[in-house]
Amino acid sequence: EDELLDPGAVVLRGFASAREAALKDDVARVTAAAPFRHLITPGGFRMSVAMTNCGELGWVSDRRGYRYDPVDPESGARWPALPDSFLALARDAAARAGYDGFVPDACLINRYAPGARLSMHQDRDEKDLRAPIVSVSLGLPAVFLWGGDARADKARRVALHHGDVVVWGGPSRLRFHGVLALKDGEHPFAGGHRINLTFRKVRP
Ligand code: MD3
Ligand code: FE
Repeated sequence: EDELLDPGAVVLRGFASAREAALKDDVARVTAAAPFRHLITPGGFRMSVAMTNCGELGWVSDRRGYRYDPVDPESGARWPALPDSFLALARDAAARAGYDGFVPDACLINRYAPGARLSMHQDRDEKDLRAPIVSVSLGLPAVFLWGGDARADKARRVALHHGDVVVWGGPSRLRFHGVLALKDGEHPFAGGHRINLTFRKVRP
């Protein structure tokens, strides 16, 4: 039932579905305290994906660069704490994929509206590259692009639906990846949006 994408990368289809009620409440609570916003890349472009964070550290981008920051630059306050439902889901999914004892310190919440996309990139702003990344897809489906170790390597397309969880670790941790432009649609979880939770352990 679990799909191996590559050594270290496992798709757990529907793993989050049974927990969607708690996840929906907790996404609403976090985003009331730290609203979604469109970050500016160091090159000066507005990202089409809207983002916010919870946990000890949040991923932010501005003209100065990318970094993890304990403070939300919009409010000057610390990011909201990681809800128990988020922590338990990340821990249980990681364990299922063979990573016992995963305790994330950062959760990036991405919101895709129709047309929003994420171009091919690597996640390399984290200090602890041994820890896996756990990603949870909610709401509208998307096509995920799974590339290679170089930007130009041909990418595979993987459809991700509501409730799917992917755990990325080991040799797959620095692969290029992206998300194709979201198609219009309607889903009871998030209306016309896709929400993605990305759990990371940034500090060793
Ligand atoms: C593979 N987000 O926020 S999550 C990101 O669906 C990001 O919102 C996408 O890529 C999204 O950086 C994809 C899946 C993901 C996250 C991190 C990875 C896949 C990864 C790191 C290494 C390899
Ligand atoms: Fe990424």
